[in-house]
Amino acid sequence: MLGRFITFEGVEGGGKTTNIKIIAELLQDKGKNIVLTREPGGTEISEAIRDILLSKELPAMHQDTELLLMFAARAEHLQKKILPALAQGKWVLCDRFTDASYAYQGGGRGIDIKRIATLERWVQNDFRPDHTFLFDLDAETGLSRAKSRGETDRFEQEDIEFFNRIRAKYLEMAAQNSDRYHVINAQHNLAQVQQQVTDTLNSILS
Ligand code: Z5A
Repeated sequence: MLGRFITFEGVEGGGKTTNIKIIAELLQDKGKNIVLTREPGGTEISEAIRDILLSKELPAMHQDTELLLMFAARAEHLQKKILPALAQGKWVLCDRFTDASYAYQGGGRGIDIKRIATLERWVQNDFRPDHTFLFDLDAETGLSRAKSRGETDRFEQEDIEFFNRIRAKYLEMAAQNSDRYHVINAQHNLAQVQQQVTDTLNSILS
């Protein structure tokens, strides 16, 4: 039996990392075998690429380099971890995936979407998530939540307009892919967000 591939997206501070753990527990209670992973990252090589991508110590990188490194990390992650786990019937929960490249490098940085689609086809062929949870909230609230945790990374130093464009791109993708997208209103308090997440998961499983 094939597993399922579920991705978690949104601007920073939306609660992906918090809620992915709740979903993992709910699925485990229902007897599913879970793999929790993230992008960029998820394997030793992809995590090393992540360190380069998020570093504030390195000089600013060209936006094409950033996009290509995201897909290099993804190629390794997909071939070495995601596809083998799905083939074993596991449910793979991934904190960000290719939609983040469309939102951040496409919407945020302004790279031509056709170039991102070319890389997506090259690295993934027709492989896409079965379900995507989008934690949607305004960028000001998300950034202030993310910053309240302390240390920021290279992306979190961008201006608010960068994050507004990212949010708009995510909402556009959600409208275009309503069969797999589940939009969670992450503006609410944590208990209310968790309720939406639980209800959505139950509807997926029923
Ligand atoms: N990136 C890219 O550009 N292109 C790509 O293709 C990919 C990624 C794959 C990865 O960083 C960066 O890489 C990311 C995009 C880029 N940009 N940045 N930065 P990351 O993985 O380190 O960071 P992140 O993905 O943005 O996650 P995050 O900042 O950790 O946010 P989150 O996971 O959505 O939120 P959280 O950690 O669950 O919650 C943040 C805080 O808010 C925390 O203290 C919570 O307790 C609190 N919280 C959560 N929900 C609530 C509610 N509902 N109310 C109040 N407080 C809450």
